[in-house]
Amino acid sequence: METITLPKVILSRNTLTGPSVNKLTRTIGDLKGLFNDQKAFEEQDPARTAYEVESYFPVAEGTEGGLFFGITRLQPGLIGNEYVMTKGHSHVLENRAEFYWGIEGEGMMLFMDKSRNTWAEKIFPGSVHYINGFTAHRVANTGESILAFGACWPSDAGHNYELIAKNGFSKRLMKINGVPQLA
Ligand code: M6P
Ligand code: ZN
Repeated sequence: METITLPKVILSRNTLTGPSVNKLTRTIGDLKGLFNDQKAFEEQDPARTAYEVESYFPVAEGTEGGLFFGITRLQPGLIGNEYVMTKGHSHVLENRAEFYWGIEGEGMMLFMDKSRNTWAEKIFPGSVHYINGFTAHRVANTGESILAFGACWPSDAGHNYELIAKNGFSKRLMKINGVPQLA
């Protein structure tokens, strides 16, 4: 058995590479129903990329005790007055926590607890965000360039998109008077 090997995945700033990297692209069309301004949404090209996620799943989804690692590159822009954002989710195993961290660009991390209280934290290169269990999370790009961030989460957390799709967050991140505000 080889005792010295190469790593299976390489992180170079905002990109994960290696044979074990899983890639996912979400288009603007995949974000249907999430934005407040329906008319502005329909004027967008649904095939345009909203964000790309590169993930490393070293163990099978659902494995207790393992970790997953991902990099997301979120495009800038507004739909109406609302910043382009990720779908957002909570975890199927609701008590599972997660780390996000800023790599490139600027944005806002949105949190919503079980009582539907919503708050936000600024994301910038080097910012670290701890997402408690029982807390829905999503990211909005408030800058003019790509926002790249990292994530690390338990392999048995799972993604619950239904709650967000149905009820949304209790507040939206809007550009008001030229600056991001929760409204
Ligand atoms: C991060 C992690 C992933 C998540 C991705 C995109 O990389 O939280 O689990 O899938 O962001 O976010 P979403 O699933 O909300 O579209
Ligand atoms: Zn998560």
